[in-house]
Amino acid sequence: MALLNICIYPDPVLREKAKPIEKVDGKVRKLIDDMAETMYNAPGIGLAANQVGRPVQLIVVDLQREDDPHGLIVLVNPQIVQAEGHIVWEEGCLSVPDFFSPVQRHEKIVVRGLNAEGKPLEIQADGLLAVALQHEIDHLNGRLFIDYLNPIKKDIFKRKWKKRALEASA
Ligand code: K1U
Ligand code: ZN
Repeated sequence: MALLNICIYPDPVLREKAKPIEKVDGKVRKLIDDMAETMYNAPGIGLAANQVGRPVQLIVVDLQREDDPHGLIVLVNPQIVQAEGHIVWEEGCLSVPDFFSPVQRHEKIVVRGLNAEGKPLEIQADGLLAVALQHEIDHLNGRLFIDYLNPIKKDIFKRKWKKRALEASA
């Protein structure tokens, strides 16, 4: 397994629409293993393939909580097929370090896709798992949690990011 480089905003790959995966072969399984290792190392509770520079429809999620029965979830070509209710959660993103903001998402969702063996998988999720899955599926559509910020928060974010860029170039 290998640690992958996590792409940081405003890397254009984060705005790409990920392509569907046609076959879950050895190359895809290697990417799954590397993404899982990268997520645990970060540490994070999810990772989408765009974030490691591969715009293909693959996400990994692991809440790493004792009360979560799922463990590592691998979803190839995930699709939200049902959604209901609303929930607000303070989100972060490994591609937007050191910035957090509340985001409104669906409270309960049903997601369908393929697992690491290429077999159909359906996940019924609520609470943080539903939030994390929506956050990762957004990545596959080139969408980031900062896209949901209100104008005041967006302004705060822009100033913070300008300052960060200036410090990095100094
Ligand atoms: O996609 C990503 O950038 C991963 C992101 C997922 C996420 C976090 C919070 C709400 C929605 C989606 C992260 O994992 S950020 C890091 C984080 O939240 C965390 C890290 C370690 C332990 C617990 C949480
Ligand atoms: Zn993210």
